[in-house]
Amino acid sequence: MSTIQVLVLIGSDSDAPVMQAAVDLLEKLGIRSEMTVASAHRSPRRLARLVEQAPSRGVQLFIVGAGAAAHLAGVVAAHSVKPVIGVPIDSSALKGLDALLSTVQMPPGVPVATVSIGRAGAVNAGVLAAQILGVSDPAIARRLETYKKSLEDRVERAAAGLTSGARDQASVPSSASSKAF
Ligand code: C2R
Repeated sequence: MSTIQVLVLIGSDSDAPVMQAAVDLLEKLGIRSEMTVASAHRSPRRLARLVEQAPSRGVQLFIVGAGAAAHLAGVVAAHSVKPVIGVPIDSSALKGLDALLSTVQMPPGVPVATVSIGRAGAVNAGVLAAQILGVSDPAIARRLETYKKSLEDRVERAAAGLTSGARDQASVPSSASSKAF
């Protein structure tokens, strides 16, 4: 079995398209991870085995994505002292509100660090995992600085684009501009 830093668990393969965003983010930040399916409801023995084997594979934290009555992240947290980040998936008729409440409302002593519903939550789970690992790994912390800078640069470009767009608009003769609308 290969060595990984983060084990990404999903309740069903139907969650994979959303949770791939977490895997992609981890890869971008140079963090080794693996995503696999295990359900607390449907395959409790497989889940227990994966969580039990995780420390021997080097796993330092879990990212867990599940929808509907999402008990998966809580059960992982019950079986491990490693941090667990939960991503509620919008796969049911309730569009993830059910998964959000089942994931976030853990009893005292067994936290699941719950991020937002769906793809944005999957991205943030990857960033939060990197931030946790970055506390003791300067190389990851440096890559996070670069990542944050890229977010800032994107906003600067968007702002510059809007400003030049407005300038172009203002330079159009008034008769032409009124025709455009
Ligand atoms: P299917 O698409 O396989 O029917 O699954 C999965 O995460 C998925 O979003 C529907 C939804 O059921 C969720 N599921 C859980 C658990 N196992 C599967 N929440 C669990 O153990 O918590």
